[in-house]
Amino acid sequence: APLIRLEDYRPSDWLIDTVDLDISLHPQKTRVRALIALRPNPEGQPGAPLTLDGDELALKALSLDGKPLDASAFTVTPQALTIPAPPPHDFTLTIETEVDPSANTKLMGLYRSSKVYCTQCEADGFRRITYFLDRPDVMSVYTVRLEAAKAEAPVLLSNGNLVATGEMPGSDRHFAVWHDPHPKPAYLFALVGGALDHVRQDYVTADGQKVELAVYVEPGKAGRAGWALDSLVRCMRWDEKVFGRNYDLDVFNVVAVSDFNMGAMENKGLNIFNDKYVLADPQTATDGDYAAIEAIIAHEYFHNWTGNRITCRDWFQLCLKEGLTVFRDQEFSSDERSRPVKRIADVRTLRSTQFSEDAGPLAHPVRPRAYKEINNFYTPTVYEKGAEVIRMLKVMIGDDAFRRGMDLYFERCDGTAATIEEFLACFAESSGQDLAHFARWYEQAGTPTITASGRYDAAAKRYTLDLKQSTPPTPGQAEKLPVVLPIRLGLVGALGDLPLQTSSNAYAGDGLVVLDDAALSITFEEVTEAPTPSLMRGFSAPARLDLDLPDAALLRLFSTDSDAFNRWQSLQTIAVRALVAAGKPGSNQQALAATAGALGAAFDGFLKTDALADPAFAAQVLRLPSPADIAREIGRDVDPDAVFAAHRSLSAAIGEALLGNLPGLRAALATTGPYRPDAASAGRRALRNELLGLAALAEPAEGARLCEEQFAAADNLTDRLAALAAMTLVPGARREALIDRFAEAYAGEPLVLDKWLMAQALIPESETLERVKRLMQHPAFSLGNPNRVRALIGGFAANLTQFNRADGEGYGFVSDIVIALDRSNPQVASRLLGSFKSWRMLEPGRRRLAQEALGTVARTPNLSRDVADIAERALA
Ligand code: B3K
Ligand code: ZN
Repeated sequence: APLIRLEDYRPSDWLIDTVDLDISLHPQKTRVRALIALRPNPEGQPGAPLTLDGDELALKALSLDGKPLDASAFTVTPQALTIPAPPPHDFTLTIETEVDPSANTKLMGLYRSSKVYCTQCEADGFRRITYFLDRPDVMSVYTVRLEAAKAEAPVLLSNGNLVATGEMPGSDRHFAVWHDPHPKPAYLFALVGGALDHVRQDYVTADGQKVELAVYVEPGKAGRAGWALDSLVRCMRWDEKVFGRNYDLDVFNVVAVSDFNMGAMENKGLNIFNDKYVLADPQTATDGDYAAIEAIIAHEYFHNWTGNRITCRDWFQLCLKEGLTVFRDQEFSSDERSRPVKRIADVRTLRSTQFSEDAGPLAHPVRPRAYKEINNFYTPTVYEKGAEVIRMLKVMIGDDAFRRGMDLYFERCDGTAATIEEFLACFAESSGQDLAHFARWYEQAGTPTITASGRYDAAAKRYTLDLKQSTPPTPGQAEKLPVVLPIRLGLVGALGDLPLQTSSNAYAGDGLVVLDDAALSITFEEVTEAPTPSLMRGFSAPARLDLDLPDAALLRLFSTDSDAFNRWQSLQTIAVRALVAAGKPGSNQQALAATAGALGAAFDGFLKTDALADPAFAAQVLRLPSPADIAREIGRDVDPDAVFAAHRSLSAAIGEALLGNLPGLRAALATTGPYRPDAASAGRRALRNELLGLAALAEPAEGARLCEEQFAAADNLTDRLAALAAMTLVPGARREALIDRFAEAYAGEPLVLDKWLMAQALIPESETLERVKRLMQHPAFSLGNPNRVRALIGGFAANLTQFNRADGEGYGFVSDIVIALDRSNPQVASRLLGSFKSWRMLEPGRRRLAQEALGTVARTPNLSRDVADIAERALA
């Protein structure tokens, strides 16, 4: 496949002002007639040929300005329709194609999901519906007429506002016409047709416009759509209040489908969702699901301004909409829930997904410079690191200049397909700061390490902090330059933060030091006692911090730091340090016992004093970094079994230290009354269930009993699933019995059974591979459904010790599935292959086996571009 480069970007030679689609839905033979109005682009090449993109298309008819086009005037293949000598002025084309939605297993373009017609066009699925200029800088006004059998598709939806409906006389068919006045790129086109139930609500925007909101779900599931609708109303109000953004159509529809390649899609006025991120009731969704639904509903809604009204000039600018929109949804959740707890959760995700991507062969900049398959670049780097870059920008220029910069961006770029440069220019203007150096965050891949050390001169009352930065090489970028690192900090004394006084230019005031060179020394004056530095407060930059504080100082920070994030981080740092040391082969386990003692005592004291004041925070404190986090920190020649053993022994020892406290605490944390999904109730359940997990490790028999008891007594899925998850840590007949009980209780609930599949796939025991193979035969599993594949196979691939089995069987199993799946759904297959992204950090034996498995995939004939690209880059 050819490499597409940012530097080769050229404006389109042709533009399409309007698109009139007439789509007659049929399970196998859907007819699409597209009338498109073309115009030479003043910024393109005059007299250039016209080439429209296609993908697996069959052309049925073609006319130009209403007259059938002579076969000698064009060439057509399933991938392209070319008119070598088009008229040198405006003209129309009428293009008729036929597509088979039932045969579309790639779930890109028009397909059927449990009898519902739906579409997914981002990044380049529209070309699977009709021939088109399928690129985001071609923006058009769409009018869409949908026709279908009434019985099969009583509901017909598309983008924009409904303008007409009617019956087709003398037939069993009907139609609906939708018009979207906002010009949009083809990737935001959508349609839905099917028998669907819905819940609805009226909404009035801050500027007085009435909007009809609705959430559509499979028949019988309307009782589970309320939370999504409620979240939608809240995020719409929030965007009005915080960003001054109002909604701009008469209707806003959300549709849940059960076969979907990712989480959701922000099609203009018609968001289509994976039903996992819409459906919720206490029996079938966990607290985590409620929070994820709220966040993703908000994310897709927020795209209406950051993504739809202002879209991307080209796919290299993907982070322009994705990083910014993730930032916006993170802020929304922070305001709806607990800001520090949300930050901690987001940083955990960033480290586990993005830091690991940055450390391996798939590393790439937030704005990639080249790609073969754009769908492989919807990554944690573009999304999560992209959001961190926006967060840093806000810290650097301050809240006011940030808001003014956003306003300027909305004003200046509305209705256009924009670039990162245009975006940054708005903030340079609003703040008066030169952001040229800051822009390097978009170009340079890799996670910087900040190395810090401090010296206190008691006689002179001076504290000097030496800071350095470096970024390891990544594929294609051997040399790294310094980036702009905003470091929020405090100097903590016996009674809290000491005043910060310095004449250094690097000090921006308000506890912010900016490290934009390779090294920096900063001296604080009038420091009256030896302080403990608290650096990177709130995780102020997506970087690693290397600061050698003794455990005693970190424990002090845990009890005295004014920054909640760093309180949490201090104990994590103690745990990481001990686990990294103990997880290296042949290491001394004595030191781990000492850490277990110190951490156990700290947790115990904390739980006795203030854990009940903020249980959600306490749950985060108690949750150790995962074995995968430790493996990434070790970074080379990793033996996953050694890492896991160290982790297990530390967790069990901490559990033992807490045992005395446990029954009383669990009783105090029990929630009363019916289940409610709010953050406070969810926090109590989170801490209570964290304690259950520790109990199961410390005292397996008693832990198993507690799990059975909790499973039987619970009135909600959160507590039942936590009981199952804790029980998976205790091998034996009781575990198997609970697994069976769970399956019986939730028979017929595919989304709940996904959690059941995943819990089993994650069991850290050598029998798990056989168990997963067995579960592939279970009626609840299907290779054709992306959620099932991600739960069972994706779950197994995330099982550090079992995916990375020393005999290579884990790699062989996953790579065989990748190859099989590639024939039906390349996007899901290539995501799964991404599980190999950390193979180079393993010890030599596993490294060789992983490389062989990747090689087997790479050598398979007729691979999709998606899978071939990942295999090639992973091996490079
Ligand atoms: N923009 C979509 C993702 C599309 C993925 C295409 N392979 C969802 C989102 O980020 O909101
Ligand atoms: Zn998005």
